[in-house]
Amino acid sequence: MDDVVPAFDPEEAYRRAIEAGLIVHRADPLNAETPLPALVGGVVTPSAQFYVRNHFQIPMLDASAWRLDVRGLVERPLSLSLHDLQNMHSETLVVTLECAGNGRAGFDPPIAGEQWNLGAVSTAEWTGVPLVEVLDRAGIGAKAREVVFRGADSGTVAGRTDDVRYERSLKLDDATGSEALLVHTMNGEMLPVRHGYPLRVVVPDWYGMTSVKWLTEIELIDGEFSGHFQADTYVYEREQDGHVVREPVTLQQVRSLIIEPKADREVTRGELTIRGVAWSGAAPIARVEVRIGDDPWQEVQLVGERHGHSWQWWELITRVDRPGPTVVRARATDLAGRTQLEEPQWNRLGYGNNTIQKVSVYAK
Ligand SMILES: Nc1nc2c(c(=O)[nH]1)N[C@H]1C(S)=C(S)[C@@H](COP(=O)(O)O)O[C@H]1N2
Ligand SMILES: [Mo]
Repeated sequence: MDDVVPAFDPEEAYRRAIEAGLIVHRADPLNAETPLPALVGGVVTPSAQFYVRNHFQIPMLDASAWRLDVRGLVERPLSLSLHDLQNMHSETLVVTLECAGNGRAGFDPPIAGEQWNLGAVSTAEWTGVPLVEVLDRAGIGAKAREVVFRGADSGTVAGRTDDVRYERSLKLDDATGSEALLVHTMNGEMLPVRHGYPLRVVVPDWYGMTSVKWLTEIELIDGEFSGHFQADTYVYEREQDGHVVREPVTLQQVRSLIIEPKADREVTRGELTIRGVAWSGAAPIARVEVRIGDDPWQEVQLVGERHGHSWQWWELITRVDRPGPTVVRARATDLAGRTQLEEPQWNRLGYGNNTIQKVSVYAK
């Protein structure tokens, strides 16, 4: 796959994002977040409003020539067509994808990189072939330790001289223990080009960088993968006792978002309904609490069943009686006992900011 892949017209991609009401942070390569009000109404985000995170130009792959190669430390290398994959057993999962940089704009001191507010997160119904079934078909070699996923997109990055592909790995146990899917269908329709057509990985519970789009190759290796997006980025880097501590970014941290009322709006005094979503990669949501101004935290009602890999709606009907400005906060806790803090945990590259969201409203 060393041929040059044609790119999707960046102006067209930008125009469509604007038309769909996305908040565009960068036009080329396209990086755009979901406007939070677009989430109202269902668990699943319509594909047109699903956030988009691209490191390079969007490759336009010709599905009839496209192949997924499975190679490296396998017993039987495979070269699968889209047709082959569509004829394999498929599963459907509702999964929330969140960019590890979601909330980066909230760090102080500020951090370079896409200035995501809170909308670099969306949920879709993904259909595809379980990764384990493709690995089984290829036969995992005895020496295999990691599974590398390679996208068709590439470009130049700071600190490396060669052209770099978008590629990420999972430890073999994480790959086989996850419910990862090789996805060809999003929300019941063909995977859109900007979300990885014709095939992408979706790894439930992990931050989005693991869900490689425009997948062309799966390679099993015996060592530790050291590609740019594995070793240079997607690492929590902090100073501790005078030295630098580095820890890979993995599961989504617990978080809740307030969807209604919208920020900086007037609300009528009296009864007020507060609604939002909450999720965590480590475990299902145990509870969400809301605080109005300095009042005590109140536990909200979780709506519907606990979801395995997607966010969950919550709702609180409460009262706001004092006139004037007030701050609404929401805090989620998962069944693993993880919760959200008031202050961001600053790290050099600005990942995993899951601080308690504050929404200002004005009661009149
Ligand atoms: N090939 C490829 N896959 C990729 C990326 C990319 O730039 N190229 N970005 C990753 C990141 S950082 C995120 S958050 C998700 C975003 O998926 P989406 O654009 O479908 O929302 O895709 C991941 N997969
Ligand atoms: Mo991301």
